[in-house]
Amino acid sequence: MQLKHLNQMPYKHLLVSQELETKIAVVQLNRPQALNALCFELMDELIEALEALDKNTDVNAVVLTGNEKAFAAGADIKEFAERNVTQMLLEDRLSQWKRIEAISKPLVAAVSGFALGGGCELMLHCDIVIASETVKLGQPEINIGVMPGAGGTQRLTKLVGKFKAMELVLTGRFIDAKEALELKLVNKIVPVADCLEDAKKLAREIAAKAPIAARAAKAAIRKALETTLDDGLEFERQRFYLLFDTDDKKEGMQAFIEKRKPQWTGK
Ligand code: DAK
Repeated sequence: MQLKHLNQMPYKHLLVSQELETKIAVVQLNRPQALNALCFELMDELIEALEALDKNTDVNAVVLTGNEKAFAAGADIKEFAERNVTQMLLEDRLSQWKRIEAISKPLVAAVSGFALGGGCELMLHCDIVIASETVKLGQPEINIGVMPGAGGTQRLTKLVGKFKAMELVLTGRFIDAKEALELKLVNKIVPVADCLEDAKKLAREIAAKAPIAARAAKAAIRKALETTLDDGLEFERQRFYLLFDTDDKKEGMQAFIEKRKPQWTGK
């Protein structure tokens, strides 16, 4: 497989690579000495990398991962310890998370070890989660005198319901792989050695589909979590009709009729 390493952009806390044949990219958080704590510099780099990949027409799906010990242990507490409310408001780091939310291509997370606080919230921003047997998820902000601030109270509640969200956020306890799967917080659990490869395999499968349709479907499913059924159906209807104007729709249907594999152009 031809691998292009995109670290000619000098990222300090990320490793970014791209598989040319399969049209996937892998973004690895790479700050192991701090369990991939999401320091401001790492977050800046992450947004830059994800937005660049979102625009890259040779990439159809992105895998986001950490290392075996940690996906990410949350925001960098040492940086947060220095901040007061005025600085937090002026820096408005929350808008960065909106930019992650706005990434239009499918994001597959490969999560091993700790995904805590902002790390868990980052995982919740992804579209599919492959987790390993070692995963430890949690929103432990209550233990350091704060609360989730990057969407945890909202996204977690929508996914696991009020009572579980309350329990997790108010106790800060970590949950293991079995419980994460039961709560439908992850798609599946695999051995730690297979986690990244499994996520890549899934990303390759998605990347081989019609790319505009995949992005439209992602947007519509996300809409379901934040709107009424009627508005969601309207959103779906509009995206569905728009796809009828794409070359990929013509190619996909023609290929079906001609009993051959479609050749997507992403147009
Ligand atoms: N920040 C900074 N450093 C961290 C860190 C963190 N979150 N987590 C771990 N580290 C560092 C440790 O300080 C240690 O560094 P040295 O002391 O060796 O220099 C190194 O990583 C290894 O950690 P430990 O020695 O503690 O390792 P253990 O295996 O013993 O324990 C642990 C692992 C994950 C249980 C423990 O490190 C831990 O409890 N970490 C903190 C987890 C946590 O509380 N996370 C939530 C942070 S608050 C927002 C954006 C984001 C957020 C909120 C708002 N806006 C834009 C508004 C997010 C907030 C949070 O995530």
